[in-house]
Formats: sequence, structure tokens, C-alpha cells
Amino acid sequence: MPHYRLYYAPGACSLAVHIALEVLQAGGHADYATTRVLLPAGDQRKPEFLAVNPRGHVPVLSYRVDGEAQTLTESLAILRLLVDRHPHAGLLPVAPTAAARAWEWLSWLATDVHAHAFMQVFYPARYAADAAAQAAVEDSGRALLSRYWADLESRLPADILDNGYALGAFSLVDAMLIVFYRWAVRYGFEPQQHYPRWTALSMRTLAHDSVRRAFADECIRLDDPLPARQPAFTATQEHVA
Ligand SMILES: N[C@@H](CCC(=O)N[C@@H](CS)C(=O)NCC(=O)O)C(=O)O
Repeated sequence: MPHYRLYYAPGACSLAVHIALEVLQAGGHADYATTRVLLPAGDQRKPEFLAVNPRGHVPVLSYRVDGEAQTLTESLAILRLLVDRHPHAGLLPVAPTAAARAWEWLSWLATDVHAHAFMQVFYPARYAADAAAQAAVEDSGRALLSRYWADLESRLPADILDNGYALGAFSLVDAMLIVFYRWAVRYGFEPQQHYPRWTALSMRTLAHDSVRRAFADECIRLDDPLPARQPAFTATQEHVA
């Protein structure tokens, strides 16, 4: 039996966990299996998935401790668990200051960028009822993201144009950043035109073996087209990532 089972949706925020599991597997630290959840098909609201995570979100990680089944949700909690259980796998720096810098990146990406800004772009119908108000919500999310991208670019070291990753060596920060780079490409932010450091980092990250395997496993590419948005876009007709 594999050590972990990841419930993921192709290209969703669960991709960062998928990459982490690939790193663990490649290093011989743990193996894993996956269950695919198709968000556009509404799999996350089906009883069989709600039995796993009543919040209806990916990622979900299931694993066993002393023979007892555990189910963990929330990207940051899952990443933290993997780092703590595999401290020598190179997922994050070990020194406290460097590790704190990594968590600074990860928590900003998971909260401000994903939960605050991207949610307005993905799910405007969760914030407003009529079409005009939904368009305003999406514009608000896009304006926030444009500010965040500039901030992100300024925080990457200048020499990343030539080599290295966000924290020097490859880490979970790069695994999380590539999720958002792909979303930025697909949602028309043109990071290739505007953010040279983030683009150089992302091209390097895409060439990393564990990242290539996770992308291949999820059957995703950097520039997959967005699924068509339903004309009557409601909270039950959403698309994501
Ligand atoms: N706070 C959660 C958010 C998870 C989340 O929003 N996942 C999205 C995919 S990126 C999802 O499953 N969305 C389905 C839905 O909201 O219906 C985390 O960080 O893990």
C-alpha cells in the first residue's frame, strides 16, 4: 500500500502537493497514489468526495499513522506534514530563518494570492448575484493579482535570471509558484511579457524532473486553454484552474 493518497484536481492548487510527493518518491522517501477530482464536472460536490472532505476542496491527503487512517486537508497543513515527516527530503530549507522565509512565501501565496485574489477571479458568483456585480468582483481580483505579481517579481533575486530557484535550491516555494505562474498564463496576465525573473524561474521549475512528472501525471500544460465559462455563471457552474 502506498504511503500517501492525494486527491487532486488537474492544475489546481493541489499541484504543489503533487510535486512534493513526486520529490519524496524520486528520493525514495515515500510513495503515493492519486485520485483525480474533476472540478468542472462537479466531482467535488459528489457524495463520494464529500465523504472524504466535507468542505468539497482539493487537496486532500490520506495516510496512515500506527495503522490508523488519517485524512488531512488544506495545502499548507499537508505541506507542513510532508516536511515534518520527511525532514531530510529537501522539500524546504532546515535552518530556522530560511525555513521561515519559505513559509512566508507559502502562506502569502495560499492566502493573499489564492484565497483572497484568485477566488474572486475563479468564483465571482460566490461574491455577487448579478452579472455586473460579478464582473466588478472579477476586476477587483485581477487588480489585486496585478499588484501581487509586481510584488512577487521584486522579491525574486536578480540572479534568478541565470540560475537557481526562489530560495536558492529547489523547494516547495517553487512548487507553489509554478501553480500560480500557470494560472497567470491561462488567465491572461502575460507573465512572459511582464515578469522576467518569475518567467526564468518558472521555465527552470518546469524542467525539474518532479515537476515534469506531476504535470504529465495530471495531463496539464502551462498554457492549456480555459474551459468555456457558462453564460449563466452561478456558484454551481464554476470552473477553476
Ligand atoms: N484553503 C484550501 C483551498 C483549497 C481550494 O480552494 N481548492 C480548490 C482548487 S484550487 C477547490 O477544490 N475548489 C473547488 C470548489 O471550491 O468548489 C487550501 O489551501 O487547500
